[in-house]
Amino acid sequence: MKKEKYYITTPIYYINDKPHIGHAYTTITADTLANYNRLKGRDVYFLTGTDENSQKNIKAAERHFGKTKLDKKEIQEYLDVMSAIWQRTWDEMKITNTDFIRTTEDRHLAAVKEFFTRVWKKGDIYEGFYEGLYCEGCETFISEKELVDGKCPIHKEPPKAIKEKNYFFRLSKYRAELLDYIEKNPEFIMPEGRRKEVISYIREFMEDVSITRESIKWGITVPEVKDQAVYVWFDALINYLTGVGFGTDDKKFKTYWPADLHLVGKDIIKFHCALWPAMLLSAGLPLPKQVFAHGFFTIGGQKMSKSLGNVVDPVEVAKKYGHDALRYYLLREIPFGEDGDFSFERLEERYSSDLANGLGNLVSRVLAMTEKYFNGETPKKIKGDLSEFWKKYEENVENLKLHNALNLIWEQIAICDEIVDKEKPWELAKKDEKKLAEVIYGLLERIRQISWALWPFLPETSEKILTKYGILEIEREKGYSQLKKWGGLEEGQKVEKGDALFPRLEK
Ligand code: ME8
Repeated sequence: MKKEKYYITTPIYYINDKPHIGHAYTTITADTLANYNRLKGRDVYFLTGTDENSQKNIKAAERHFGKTKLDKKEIQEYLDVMSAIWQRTWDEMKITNTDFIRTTEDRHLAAVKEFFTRVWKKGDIYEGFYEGLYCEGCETFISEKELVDGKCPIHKEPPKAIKEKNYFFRLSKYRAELLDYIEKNPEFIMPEGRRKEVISYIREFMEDVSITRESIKWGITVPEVKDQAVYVWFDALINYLTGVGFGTDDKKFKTYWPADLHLVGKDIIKFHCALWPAMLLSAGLPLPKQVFAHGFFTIGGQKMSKSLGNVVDPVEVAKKYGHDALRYYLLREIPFGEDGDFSFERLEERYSSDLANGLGNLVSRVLAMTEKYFNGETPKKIKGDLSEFWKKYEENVENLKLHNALNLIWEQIAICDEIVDKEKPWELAKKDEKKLAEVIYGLLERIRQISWALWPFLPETSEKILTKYGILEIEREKGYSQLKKWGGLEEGQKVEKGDALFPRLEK
């Protein structure tokens, strides 16, 4: 039987600097969802990459070389070095992306050309004159109304005044169609608050946009408008098509498009929920099934910024606390979709209470008791059922309530702790061996199932537990519906306590 596909993307990031914890947040979440869909047996395509045709990158390159007017070779050299840093970061963080797209690759040029031609032929591009403001930080045209004290409210810099001949995309032509689509497909934009924001933008503010730039020397050029570079957002959004073979590999494109989920931060929702679907409608392509915009977080209550010196490097955090501890903290602490705050203090609290004393301690106690009372061999099976747990778990993950899914897993951990406290296996060992065997089997089997539910979120930890059970490889071969069936753990299976999952933090 052909596997069901699942195509998930992160934004492609600007490479004027190395990744920080905000970028890692989106990428880790996408990784978790990719894993969840793999667990369910789907054919997952997980795309991330770098947005390279941006003025921000060029400015950073100029700073790097200490001069302006770089030649193309110097710019490309800088982009190659920076993009490699992003790829390496995700590798170091054990992110399991299927593909990494760079917008300076030939395959992307091919996709943009093909896409532009379609929209051009549709009659949705016209020549005009742009006179207005442009914020290079946002890489977007900005209106007077949006400025605060003459500056971009996000980047706190005055925008550039621009006067140029440009080509425009008839975005406003798609107003009614977009509103209709959003109304008929409420799951298209999530969470709901963001959907309302987008609807009001489309209704009241959305205008045609300039999609080429005359003065820009670095960017994609297309035959229709040879002397101008394609506007960076128009080019960047197309990456989601390029990644699955648009313009280069029809079979792959048919397999994976439309995307199941574009995961983005709330800062770029308008591009993804208005401009992008309108571009796709114009090109006659299906729309992605969902765009989910998560919140932004601050660092210890402050906005993350270089000048404040509080930019957090995800690789350093993962090195100090472990990949899974970082993943756990990010996914559990901030209700997905809302804004939140990152603090080392909270991370250490969560590490100690939930990971070391919670999960880690439970696994080590139960395995130690199995070793002590049963020579490390799994006792006889008893009946049980966690199907209610799995049902709620799936509901929450599929609705991207990732923090709730983790809550449910930790509820199961608490239930196991209660069983230990109530049944007191060390007392049963003295008087009721049959009951002791039942209690230990029940605990071992619950932990086996918890480990699988945890796998998308904390793959390293989950695999460590299943390795202690000696069943990781055998279970991998089983399908998802088998894994969550009670009784998967066989009598006589040898388990081993081994090392602590989460060593205590050094003060
Ligand atoms: O916007 N909290 O790239 P970008 C949470 N190239 N998430 C954060 C964050 C924070 N403090 N800071 C950044 C671009 N992010 C374009 C995208 S897509 C076709 C083109 C995350 O490098 C969040 O996902 O500015 C946000 O949307 C993204 O980084 C912006 O990355």
